[in-house]
Amino acid sequence: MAHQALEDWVQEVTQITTPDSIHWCDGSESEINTLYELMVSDGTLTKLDDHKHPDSYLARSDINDVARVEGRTFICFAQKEDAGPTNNWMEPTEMHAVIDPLFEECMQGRVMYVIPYLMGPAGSAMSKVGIEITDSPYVVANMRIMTRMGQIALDELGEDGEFVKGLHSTGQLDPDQRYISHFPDENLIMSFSSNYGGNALLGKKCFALRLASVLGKREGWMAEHMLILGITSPEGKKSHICAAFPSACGKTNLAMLVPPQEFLDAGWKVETVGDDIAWLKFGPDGRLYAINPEYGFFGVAPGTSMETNPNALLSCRANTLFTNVALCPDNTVWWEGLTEAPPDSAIDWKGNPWTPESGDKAAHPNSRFTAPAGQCPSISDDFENPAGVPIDAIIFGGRRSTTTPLVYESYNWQHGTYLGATMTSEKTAAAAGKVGELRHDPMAMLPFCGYHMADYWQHWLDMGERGGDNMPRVFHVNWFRKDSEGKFVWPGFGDNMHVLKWIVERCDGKGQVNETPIGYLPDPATMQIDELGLDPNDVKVLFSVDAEEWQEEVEAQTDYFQMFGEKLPEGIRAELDALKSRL
Ligand code: SAT
Ligand code: MN
Repeated sequence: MAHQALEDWVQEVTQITTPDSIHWCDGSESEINTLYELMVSDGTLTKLDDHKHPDSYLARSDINDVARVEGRTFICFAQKEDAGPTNNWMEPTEMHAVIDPLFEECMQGRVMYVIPYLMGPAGSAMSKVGIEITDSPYVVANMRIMTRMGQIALDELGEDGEFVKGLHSTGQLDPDQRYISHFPDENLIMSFSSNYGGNALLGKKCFALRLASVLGKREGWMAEHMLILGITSPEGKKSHICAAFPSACGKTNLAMLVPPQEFLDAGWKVETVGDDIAWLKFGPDGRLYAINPEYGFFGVAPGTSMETNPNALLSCRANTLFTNVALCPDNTVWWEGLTEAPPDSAIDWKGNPWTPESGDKAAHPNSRFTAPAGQCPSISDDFENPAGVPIDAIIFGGRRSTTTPLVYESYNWQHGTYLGATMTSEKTAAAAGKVGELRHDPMAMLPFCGYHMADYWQHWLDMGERGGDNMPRVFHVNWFRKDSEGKFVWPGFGDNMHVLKWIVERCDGKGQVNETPIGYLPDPATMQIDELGLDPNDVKVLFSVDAEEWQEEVEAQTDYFQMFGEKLPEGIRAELDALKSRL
């Protein structure tokens, strides 16, 4: 019955890392309760109030281990060319020479956990199995929420199924020993010295995006940094949308959007299938279907409130692991933006006494909740559907205070691919660099594409060739336009429903458009946005294209493409030329 290759690998890792004992995770209730007890008794976790946050815990990370480390994330192909200009590259034997010794005897005095996990619904042809070996019970607890963990994965694996290997150790959390290494040709991830989400929960960005993007290219499917949502119209027609945004641009908010009352009254419904990652594959009918490979949300806490995202807040009421938020005296949690009035006192994310007067942030700006997706009030019935959901539209978006209108539609798939390839977003205070500075983030995949970005764009074009007229329509949105005084001109949040409605109408062959050099824009007169009370000047800004601004944009795009040289796909070059001539 045993899977020989798995047994062999576990034995090999045991000999290298020399743990005190080995624990195979089954994903059961009793298993996790034992782990939680252990982590509470050794101070890793604080148990939260039983009534307000049943079965929920707070963790504080090391203060130097609070985010992904792009500078120490490597793609290890034999040829540098295969990793491309946007990834850190190291030759595999060289990387092994650096990272393998770090694992020698690193689990001495620790328990080694073997975590079988399934990415995607059970029984889906699109799902894949991973095995993570780790010495961190905190990682086990997170993986149990974020993936389908334990026997369910071993059942899918069978005696000879394929799996992605992920080897993780906390090490000493020394930033100088921190490496997040991907070996696509070995189906292997090795991660050392960080316990933070994207660095340590190896099913997420490491497997489901970086390695999966390589597998998708090889096997003819796509792994994308996209939310998935369903929209049902008053007539009962259900559409599905995937959307890619860089971080801090409201992906989780859009995935869990609550429509304004007049839309609810009219019979509109929005459902959540996923908030971060989509795997897309052609179905038997030739359309593109998407599954969410994850089982939970790893959401940013600050800014989440009953006003901004009630569904997210309700998702993380119970059975949730909070990391780096503030602890209130009544054993509840708090973060900036949760309530208008801060608590009188709290313990901050570093574990120190905090008051509003201190001037410091109580929660880390990248503090997180790990919560079961099934607890989301808007979760779709199709969340566990092995066939996935057919995708009608793909949305790209960024944070731009100028230039980019509220929404526009591409002419066709190749043009839509171009919109993704030229995605840019202004840096937020949370990221390093000058605030407001533009960063190119193609398809929001800059930190997550596991191979040469230009080959990835070619893969998009190839998928379009294969799908033909069955491909989703492609749109671009920008919720972040500002007026001359620097004020946001679009209300955003629930009112983004106006834009989603236009998009699904377009997918139905309806909806009025104005043709412009950059694509099809909606006619604001047909958008029924009167009740928003927008200033007529702002409406103009949101729904028009400024030729001068776009000349500059096209110059910037031309410069950006330089680094891809000869590898830039013909279809992308053609779209750049076409845009120039239309302008
Ligand atoms: O750390 S994660 O990659 O999981 C979250 C994020 O940074 O987007
Ligand atoms: Mn993400």
